[in-house]
Parts: sequence; structure tokens; C-alpha cells
Amino acid sequence: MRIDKKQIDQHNSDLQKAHQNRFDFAKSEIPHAESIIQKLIDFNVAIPSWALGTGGTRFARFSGAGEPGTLEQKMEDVGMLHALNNSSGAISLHIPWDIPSNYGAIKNLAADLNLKFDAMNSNTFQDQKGQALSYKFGSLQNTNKAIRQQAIEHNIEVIKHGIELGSKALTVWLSDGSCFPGQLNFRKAFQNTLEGLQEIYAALPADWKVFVEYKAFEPNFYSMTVGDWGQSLLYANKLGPKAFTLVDLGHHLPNANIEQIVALLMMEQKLAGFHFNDSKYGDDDLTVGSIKPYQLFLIFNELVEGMDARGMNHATDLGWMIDASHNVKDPLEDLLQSVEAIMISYAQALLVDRKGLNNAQDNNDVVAAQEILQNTFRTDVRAIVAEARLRAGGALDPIAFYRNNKLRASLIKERGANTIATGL
Ligand code: PSV
Ligand code: MN
Repeated sequence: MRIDKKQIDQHNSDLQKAHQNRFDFAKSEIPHAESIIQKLIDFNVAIPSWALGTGGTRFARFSGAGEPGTLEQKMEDVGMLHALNNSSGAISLHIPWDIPSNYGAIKNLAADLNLKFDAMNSNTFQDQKGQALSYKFGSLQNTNKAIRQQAIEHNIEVIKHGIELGSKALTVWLSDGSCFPGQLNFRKAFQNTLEGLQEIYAALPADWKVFVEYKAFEPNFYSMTVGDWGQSLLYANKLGPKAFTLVDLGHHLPNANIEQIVALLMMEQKLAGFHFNDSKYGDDDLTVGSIKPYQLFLIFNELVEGMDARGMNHATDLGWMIDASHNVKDPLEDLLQSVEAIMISYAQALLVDRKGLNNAQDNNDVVAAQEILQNTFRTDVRAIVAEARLRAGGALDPIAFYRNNKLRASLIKERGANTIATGL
């Protein structure tokens, strides 16, 4: 389903007056609003193909309706989000859930929808139908060489699909680990995993990167073989310059200082990018910014500071992706909320009085440092974000547009009420 540009224009003209008032006020408070707007226009966040349907928990899955049943439909959903917010111009595929049957047709569709292919994701955390050997006791860490080999070959196959589509990165998340003390020899598990990653690394084209994603627990609950940023960084350093550490916000032990992790990974030039989500307890996969918006702002504050210190391009030099699971909300509405939360935090981080903060830090003026950060966090930048969307051709209020134009009802009419998206 495609959105008619005329409908967006109509929506925007209906909201224009109220928006202009808010924007004029925001501009009066924010002197360099124009430069922030341009950065927001350039910034895009990739949508994971597996977040377009209902996620469910290990207890139940309450399917939504009109879910995308094919890769093409998933792309159309992302195309719709992008048409509304102009900041969702990429899709991240998970293999084998999203194997294209015709690369040319899929690439044409992507061009038509103005979408790029973000990092490709491999899957050795599940057994697939007809798969020769099981990953029950891990994939790259496995004590059985043939199982390790199967996992290596799968990752190389994922790279090949990505090359055909024009992707430039492979994300490897391993569920490998152990559930009980004594189950695993940690050193051998690390070594096997490293050797497997080295073979995968060797299959990367020159202009590709590999992102090593870590996770503290789940599905293994005693140890994870890539369990934290330190372990991921060890692998990335041993692999070489094309390997980086990927931060998924939900993959830490409670209260971890993620903004500090981010700052240090950037210092080492080893930060791959993000899987954005939010959590209260564990890897809850909730809407980013819904539980800890101040943390999200503090992360972006470090990102902007660190990227500027290195002269990096905010929009293109790191991988920006959402990784969430939608159990009680319409996934498309949830993704619109997610992108909005990211844009707000990014805009606020661009607003930070960097000089003032540096001075406060140099002079150990703790109060001034806190004032600067919290005043910025409490500045309402929503009109600035909306203005960026408007100038880029998107909708002033994407969720209102989605609801008023009954887009979910149209999707149900087109796809039926019982379609189920592949994924988790
Ligand atoms: C694991 O929890 C994870 O965050 C990894 O990124 C996976 O690839 C993704 O979720 C989807 O299962
Ligand atoms: Mn993730």
C-alpha cells in the first residue's frame, strides 16, 4: 500500500498554523535551529524486518491483523513509515526469514520506496526446518566442528545475499553460552567462536563491516559467549579493522552505564552502532525512550560529542537501527513512536552547550554540568523535529495521519486479518 502525497499535503496544511506557532517559539529559544534541522533531515534509522509483525512473549503471541506476510510487504510497510517520517529509509533483513526470491525485483522495489538495505542479520539461534545439525548447544562455540562449520557457512550465505542487495554490513548475534556451571569450557568456547568469526570475517568484501552484538543473558542464563561489550571488543580487536561492537540497549545487566560504554567504544573507534529499544528489567524490547528517555538523551549526548571529536558524519558513520518487539501496540505506530523518540534525543544532543559543558567539566563544576544537561533535556524540541519532517516531505504528525487515514484498516483489507509476519 502506498500513501498518496496529496493526502500528506492536506494533513500538513490542516496542521500548519498550530505547528508554525510552536516552531516560532522553539526557534526563539534555539538560536541555531536551522543547522539542527538539516542534520535531522539527513538522519535515518533502519527498521528491522522482524519488528513489523507482533512479537509475542514466550507465553503467547497475540497476532495483530494485516501483518506483512512476505518480504515485499515488509518493505512496503517500511516504505510507508518512511513516507510519513522521512527518517526510516532503510530496512535490516534477517536471514533465513527474509531470503529474496528475486534480487532484481527486490532491489527495484527498494528503489521505488526510497529504501536502502541496512545490516544483514544471520540466525544461528534457532534450528530451521530441514537443517542438518542442531544449535541446541550453541553454534560457533559448539564442541562439534561440523556444527560450527554449518554456522560459518550460514553467515557466509547471509553475506552473499547482502552483496546482491547492496548491504554493507553483517550483524552477528549469537545466543551461544551455557545454562549451568560446568556446562562449558569458557576458554574453548571463546576460541571456537573467535575462529568461526575469523572465517566469516575473511568472507567479507573489502567495503563491508561485521558487527559483533553482545547480550548479557537470554536464552542462556549462566554464561553468554559474547556477553558484554568487553568480550565483543576482544573479538572485534582480534578480528581486525572491519569488525565493530554493536550496542543493543536491552542487552546489559541492570543499571549499566551505557553512555560510558558508548563513549569508550567510540574512543577505540570500535563502535558499530545501535539496536534501539527500552527496558525496565531485561531485554524487554520496549519502545525506545518509553521508560528511560533521559538515558537515551545521555547516550546521544556522548555520541554527538564523540563523533564531532573525530569528525565523523552523524548520519552515515555509525549503524542506526531499531530492534524492538511489539506485543500490545500496532507495530507501525510503535515504530513511528520509536523513530520520533530517537530524533528528539538526537536533536537535544545537538543542542547541548558543548563549550559550557567542557568548561564545567574542566573546573569540576558539577552543578553547572548538570544544569546544562538537564536544561537541554527539558527543552521541547518536538516542533523542530516536526519542521525537519515537513521540509523533507513527511507528515507533521505521522501517528495522527496513520490513524485518521485508517492505514491499518487498509492493510487488513489488502492482506487479510490472519496474516502472520515471519520473525520472532
Ligand atoms: C537478540 O535479542 C537480538 O537483539 C538480536 O539482535 C537478534 O538478531 C534480534 O534480537 C532478533 O532476534
Ligand atoms: Mn539486537
